Amino acid sequence: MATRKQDDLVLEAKKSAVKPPPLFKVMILNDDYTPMDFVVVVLQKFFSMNREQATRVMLKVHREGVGVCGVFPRDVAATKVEHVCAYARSHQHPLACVMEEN
Ligand code: TYC
Repeated sequence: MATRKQDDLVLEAKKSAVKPPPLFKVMILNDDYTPMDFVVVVLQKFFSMNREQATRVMLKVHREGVGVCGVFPRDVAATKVEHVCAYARSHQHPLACVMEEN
């Protein structure tokens, strides 16, 4: 905000009334049927990971049950979830992909 005090322009910091938009984690879940190679391809195709990053995330999910693929604004996260689920279904794999507020 700008105010004038005795001809000097004073710039004052003003707290913003608007909150930054929420971010959402996109996660994949482990299952017993989706092939490991397919999960690696999904992570490379939809989350721009290289083969090494994708393999690390896939193995973490395989061992721990869930893993984060990325963090995005709501609409981007929702689109990723839809695309991953549609791609998995089109290959008859049960891979689950979900989003959760960060
Ligand atoms: N557990 C699967 C297997 O042994 C591999 C897998 C990893 C599946 C990650 C899903 O999100 C997943 N073939």
